[in-house]
Amino acid sequence: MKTSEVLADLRMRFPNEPEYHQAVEEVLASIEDVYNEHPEFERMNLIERLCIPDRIFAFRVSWVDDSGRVRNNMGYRVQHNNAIGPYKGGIRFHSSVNLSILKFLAFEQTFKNSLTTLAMGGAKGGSDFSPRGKSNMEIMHFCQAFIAELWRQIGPDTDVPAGDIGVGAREVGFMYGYYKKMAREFTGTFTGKGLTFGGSLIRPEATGYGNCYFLLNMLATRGIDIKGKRVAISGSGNVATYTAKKLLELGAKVVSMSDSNGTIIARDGLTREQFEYIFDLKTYMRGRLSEVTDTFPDLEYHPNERPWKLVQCDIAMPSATQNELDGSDADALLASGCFAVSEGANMPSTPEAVHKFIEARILYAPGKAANAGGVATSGLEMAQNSQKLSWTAEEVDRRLSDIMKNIHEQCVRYGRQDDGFVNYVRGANIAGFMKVAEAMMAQGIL
Ligand code: NDP
Ligand code: 2IT
Repeated sequence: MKTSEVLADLRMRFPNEPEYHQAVEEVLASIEDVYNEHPEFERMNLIERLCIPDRIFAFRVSWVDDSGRVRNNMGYRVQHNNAIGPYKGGIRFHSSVNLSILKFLAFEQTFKNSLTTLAMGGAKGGSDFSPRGKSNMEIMHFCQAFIAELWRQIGPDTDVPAGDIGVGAREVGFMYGYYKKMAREFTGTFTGKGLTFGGSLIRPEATGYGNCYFLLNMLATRGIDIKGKRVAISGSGNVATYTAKKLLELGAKVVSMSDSNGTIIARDGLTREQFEYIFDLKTYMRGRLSEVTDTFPDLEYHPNERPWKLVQCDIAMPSATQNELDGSDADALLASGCFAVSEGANMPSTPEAVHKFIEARILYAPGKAANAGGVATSGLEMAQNSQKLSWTAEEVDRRLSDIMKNIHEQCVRYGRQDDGFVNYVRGANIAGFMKVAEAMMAQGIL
């Protein structure tokens, strides 16, 4: 297998899918050597079967808004690979959603889920529907119309969706409710459910907390204490807010948060009161960060800016969206003394930025390792649903922390170079790949 040849072929067969090509290129570059040590992989053309999704559902979602107007969106589910377990991955509702983005996310999810040590294959779904500014009723009607199309393709042992950008507990509740009505069974077909109907404690917190646990494991390899460290976070949704919450608990300083309109900078670190205000504003009031300085004039708001060039930080935790941190942002971070980047979002750093981080030999954890705590805890939710019981928050948190430690160990095992530097990108990609590849080989050509 030659990365350049596989990639050229995929680019020709699936043009205009830049995010998908970007994700595939990074994984192939990491695994090329290992893959070529196994001629049996090549004989079975494993690489193409691993890069091209098993199947994709695409459908129109028609619904009626509050003013009586008929609206049409596109809905998708990409079932990428189920070699090691049922398809598993979130649903994204955002105006930018297209097949390239969902294919990259489903591809990444396959390796991420493999790293969690749990039995989950990779999938992703979503719609170009934007929940922003919609009423509760509109959200509910949209979710019902979306599931009216998708419900036959999902199930507790087939494909288990969850949240992602624009999909939180409210949307999962509406989708699960309609799934239950259509399928006429109460099963663990979604994760991220409410606690009264099968949800798991700590699932809302899990991606952000898990990223902090992964970061602690990375810092420990260099004997660095998190206390007092300045951390720049992007985003202010599920992942970003629970990252900030755990960081404050750990004694770190959160110097930024952002949304798609701008960035809040806290030069001395957010106080607990400021954090809680932002958490409530974004989580419950569905407000904008531009409102924060009305209440806290000592904070700075920078419209249309991302955090990376605005403030000195020791650690960066991009937690908003793909390609939100580019080469010039990486230069600015490195120049300001940033020594660790741990990704809460999926593929937030551009290839140029990743290259700069690795060249600079800083601690750099790609999303598929660092943000795997979310889907890992989804796996724990599935396990609880199968047993029809619920574990305590302490139990789930302990398991989450153990899983993140294990993922870190896998990255070190496969990513440590002769000079001792750990290339977490290489480590995560090889570790994730090997398990899926072995399972695919054992199951024949499917
Ligand atoms: P949310 O919808 O809760 O929050 C998303 C945040 O990112 C919001 O602050 C949003 O701003 C901002 N954002 C979204 N799109 C853009 C954009 N195009 N440009 C700038 N800012 C943007 O999503 P999550 O917190 O769940 O997801 C964040 C990231 O983490 C995504 O990459 C997701 O794939 C990844 N992830 C999520 C997991 C989960 O369990 N939820 C698990 C693992 C990874 P605004 O409020 O203005 O829309
Ligand atoms: O990107 C991700 O890992 C998620 N959005 C969570 C997926 C899940 O099934 O919990």
